[in-house]
Amino acid sequence: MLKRFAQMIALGGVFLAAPAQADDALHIYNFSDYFAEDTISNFIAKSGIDTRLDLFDSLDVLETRMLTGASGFDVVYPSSTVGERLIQAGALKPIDPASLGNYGNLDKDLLKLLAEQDPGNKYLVPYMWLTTGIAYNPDLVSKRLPDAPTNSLDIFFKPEIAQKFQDCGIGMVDAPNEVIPIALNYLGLDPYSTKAEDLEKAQELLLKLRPFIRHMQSGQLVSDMASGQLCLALMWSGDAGIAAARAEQAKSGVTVEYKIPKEGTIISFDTMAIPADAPHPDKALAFINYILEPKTVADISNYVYYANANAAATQLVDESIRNNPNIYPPQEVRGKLFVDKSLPPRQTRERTRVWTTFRAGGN
Ligand code: N2P
Repeated sequence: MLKRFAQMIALGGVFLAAPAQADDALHIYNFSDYFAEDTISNFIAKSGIDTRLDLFDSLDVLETRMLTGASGFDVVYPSSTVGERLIQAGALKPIDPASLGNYGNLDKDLLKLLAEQDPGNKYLVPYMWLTTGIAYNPDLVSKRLPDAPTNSLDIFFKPEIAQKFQDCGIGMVDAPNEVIPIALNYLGLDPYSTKAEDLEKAQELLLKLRPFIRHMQSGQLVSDMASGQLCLALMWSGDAGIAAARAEQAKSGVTVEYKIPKEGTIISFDTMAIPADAPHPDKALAFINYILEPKTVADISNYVYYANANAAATQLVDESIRNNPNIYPPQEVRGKLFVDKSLPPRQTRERTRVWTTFRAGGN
């Protein structure tokens, strides 16, 4: 408990009221736009388990709620690094692979990679993986700057370029654990540098961009890019894909493209986990096992444009997604990607401070 408390302070000590849902339903807590439309309804039809879905858009919110405890949730979706900290804090329940008949479908290489954060793969079941990159509306962008560097982070970090897009709107994910390493890497510094002077340089870079950013509501970026309310965003690969698909369906003439920046970017892994105090752990296992069915998770990838961690599902993923280099980056691009990593509490606190200053607009 003390350990948990110390971590909450590290996160800024935000205490949230627990929903304390004392009912029989299975409660799931996931990002928005991270299931297919019928993922939950199919599960209910198949299992007869009443299931509710709550959404978050920032990992910080999920982490704080998990560390506070008594969230009432049964299945949650932390990134591997948030999962790592939750394991250390005792906030998750171990998951026995033997209780998941579909566990063997998972990609063995990904499990090995994930074992760095979850030794022995005891708590986290891999779900999807993604990059954070440049989503843009080609029409709006080229009208303001023909030959804009859409494959380079210069488009954000060179103020003379970024300011051209202020009027059509720049968005950004609310994800300090991604954006700060991306800024450091852009500067040619170690994305996980613990040097104060490096962090200061990243802060300076971010603050120069801040006046041109319209908002940082991660979940809102999908609809704003899809409707042409924003022309540029530093956002998650799949969310850019969802925005492009929605724009196409709406036949509004808006198009959305996504590029992995040539300077390199972060690759993150999201997972499924069961809180230590989950009220319905058996139902949670049934749900996770359902997600591990190749058809279930392939349908999700086909809807949300994220690469999943299920090797048996690959053949069921649409070819246009499987062969999309922005979703499954080829080897030469992967060499430029760096993996999301946890930092010690003091450095995490320092980065939280930089982010708070940045989000507030530098005042
Ligand atoms: C889905 C959000 C992706 C999660 N809309 C990024 N960690």
